[in-house]
Amino acid sequence: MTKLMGVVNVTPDSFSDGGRYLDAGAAVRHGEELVGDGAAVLDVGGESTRPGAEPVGEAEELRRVEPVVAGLAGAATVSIDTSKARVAQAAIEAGASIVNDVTALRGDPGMAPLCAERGVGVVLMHMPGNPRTMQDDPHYEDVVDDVMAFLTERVQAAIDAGVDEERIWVDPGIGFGKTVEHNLELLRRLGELRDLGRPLVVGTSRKSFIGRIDGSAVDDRAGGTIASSVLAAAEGADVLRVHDVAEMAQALRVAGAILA
Ligand code: PMM
Repeated sequence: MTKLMGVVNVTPDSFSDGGRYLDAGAAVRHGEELVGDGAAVLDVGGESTRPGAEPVGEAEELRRVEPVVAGLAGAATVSIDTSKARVAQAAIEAGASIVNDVTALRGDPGMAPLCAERGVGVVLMHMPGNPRTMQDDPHYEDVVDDVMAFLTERVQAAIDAGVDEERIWVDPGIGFGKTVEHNLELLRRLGELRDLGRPLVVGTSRKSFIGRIDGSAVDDRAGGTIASSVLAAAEGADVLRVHDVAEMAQALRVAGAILA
């Protein structure tokens, strides 16, 4: 069954819910609501990865996420969306059991050993370069083959560092260093990534490729999120990272009933 990973952004500048959940108590309440709506995992993040975003200092990122992870760890499986080992370590100590690293363990040399030692789950995502530069003229020979080769290499690197293969999830990184056509092709051919043999995470929620298709603003992309996520699930996505968990859960229930 496809699982839902509910997004709990604790950032003032996230492209999708910027500023709304900066207060830790409000973020915890939002996370609890997402669990009630059907989220199996809550993805807590304190640094925006929107294209062109400025990096956040470690102390500030820690200050944002630690109380939220601690407040939610009793209610759900919590993943920490960070590429900094010190932030991941504090989040693990506060109860996170998955590290969601958009740099696929390349951003901080301390990250792979930390994940290996603590025995946590790891999400390895495809992103060329970093969020500041990734949208500068993205180019691929064949986007699916290139993402596949990248993730194959990163899975092996994680295993070599001592991460349990069974705890690795992979993610094509929709919107990270990709044109609209690259995103659409990845979603269309998502099934090919099942050859990696690891659970597939897909995040299309409110992303700009949806707006590029129909001109919708970021707060008005629920329909595009649901369409792309249902098709991703049909192609074999195991985990869908979404903001609107209740609507997504209903869409999956109906799609599942039809396909049963
Ligand atoms: N997208 C964002 C942030 N983190 N992590 C994974 N694994 N996959 C994604 O697609 C992903 C991510 C950006 O979206 P947000 O700013 O709305 O959280």
